[in-house]
Amino acid sequence: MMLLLKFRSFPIILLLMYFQINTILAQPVNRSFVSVNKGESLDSIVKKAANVVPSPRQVMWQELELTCFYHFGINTFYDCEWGNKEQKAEFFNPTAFDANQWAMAAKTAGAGMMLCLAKHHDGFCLWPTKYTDFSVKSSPWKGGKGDLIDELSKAAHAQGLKFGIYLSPWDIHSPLYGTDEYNEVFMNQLRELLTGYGRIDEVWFDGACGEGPNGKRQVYDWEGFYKVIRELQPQAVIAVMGPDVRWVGTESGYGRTTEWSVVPASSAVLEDIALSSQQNPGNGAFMPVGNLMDEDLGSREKLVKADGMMWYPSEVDVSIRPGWFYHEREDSLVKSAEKLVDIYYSSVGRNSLLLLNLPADRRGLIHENDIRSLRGMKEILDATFSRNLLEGGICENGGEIVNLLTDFNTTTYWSPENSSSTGEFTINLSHKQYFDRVLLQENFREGQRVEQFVVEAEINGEWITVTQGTTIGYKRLLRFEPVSAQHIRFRVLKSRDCPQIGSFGLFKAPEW
Ligand code: FUL
Repeated sequence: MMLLLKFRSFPIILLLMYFQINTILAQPVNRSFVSVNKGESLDSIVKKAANVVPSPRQVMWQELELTCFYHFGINTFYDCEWGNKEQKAEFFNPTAFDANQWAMAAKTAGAGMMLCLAKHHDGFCLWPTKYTDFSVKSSPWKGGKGDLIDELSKAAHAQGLKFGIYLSPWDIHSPLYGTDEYNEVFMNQLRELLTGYGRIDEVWFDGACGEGPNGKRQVYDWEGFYKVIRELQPQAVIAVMGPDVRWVGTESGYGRTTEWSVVPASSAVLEDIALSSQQNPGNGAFMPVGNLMDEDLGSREKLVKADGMMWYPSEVDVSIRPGWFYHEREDSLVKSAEKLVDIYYSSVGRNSLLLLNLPADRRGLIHENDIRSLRGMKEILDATFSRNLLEGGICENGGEIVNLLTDFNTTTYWSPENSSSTGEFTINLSHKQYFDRVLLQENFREGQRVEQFVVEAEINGEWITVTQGTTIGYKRLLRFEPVSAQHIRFRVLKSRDCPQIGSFGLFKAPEW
């Protein structure tokens, strides 16, 4: 009888196994994080790191390169940076607010997204939320009938720009701050923003956290906040106090020259992410190991001590003026076009996204001086990167390589033969070219790998170093004294796995 039962259940067991295996196979493997085993060799850890990849939402975000950030709110009318609980909604009255002008500023700069404040630490809401009266609806602006987020999201989408929101968890005004009810209100506000304004591509949670009006500090329900976002706008990245995008660690506009998008993560983080496959990060323990302000976050020395690793790319936030909010006294202190270009090279050009803040003034407009600098920056960058001098060259290693490197597609790439972690190619430009900029990109969708590279030019029969560096990642831009040469050599000297070079460019910056 026993035997019969066993034989009878055999096909059922097989069937169950079949379904189980199929279900496992059908589940997409999440390669955005990986754990490190106890006693694992450095070589194996490094290879694992090289194969951690961005999630689709991180790819979308990274390729934007530049996002415009907009600080505007009650502080604009109080001429301050951080508000206080005495502020009154009656003071909020932009006389000429024009969402399209803000969107045009982003277009002028060449940005791909507008990231707008919905609420800063002062608690003043720029949309008519149901959950507090401290908002535009209590202000004289448009007779209390206005909604900045509505106008801004529409203007962004009409211009083909993505739209994101900054919602400060810290709220100086809310009497509920410091209680569980505040978390509920915050989630309800998130729901309003994530359901009422079309597609949202980034939610930015600030790290600043002080006391509320009752002197209490809040224990945030991060898990709840992330769940709401993943459920309502799954394509949106959650930045800074969130699992998708990391704060670079300064507000200067300058990223690290060695910037790894793969950084150590604690086992708590990994468990958290694994449970939820980055769809619903669980308990909020998403922070990578260590101090985000450290000069080194992702070197081999850091990885060898880690429990695991995750794709956590860097965002460089900086304001076009000294302050985040508008102050008339800073009209003469707007960063010049040249300074913005320098920041661009030091952020986008160092494997980061540039989040450039434009504070709107009391009229509700981006000031003329700021627009002038943005236009100047874009003109310089366009003039520099309009023509890749590599085009028309022939790769001496043979074949299609120049096309693969210049087709604006990082997924078509050059790799060394035999899957080696080092290698080189030489390009004959067919005649001498004069250049002072190099652009490099890895096929970052498959991971970040290059640890050391050098670009050389043949001058008077000798190979000389034009420029060199460590990491590449999504993009690396290098500046150097102009060089005139016909033969160029690129060498990867060290890499975590077989490198995949998606773009290579030689450019000449304009001389003005
Ligand atoms: C900081 C805030 O305290 C500043 O006011 C500003 O919003 C900046 C982007 O983040 O943490």
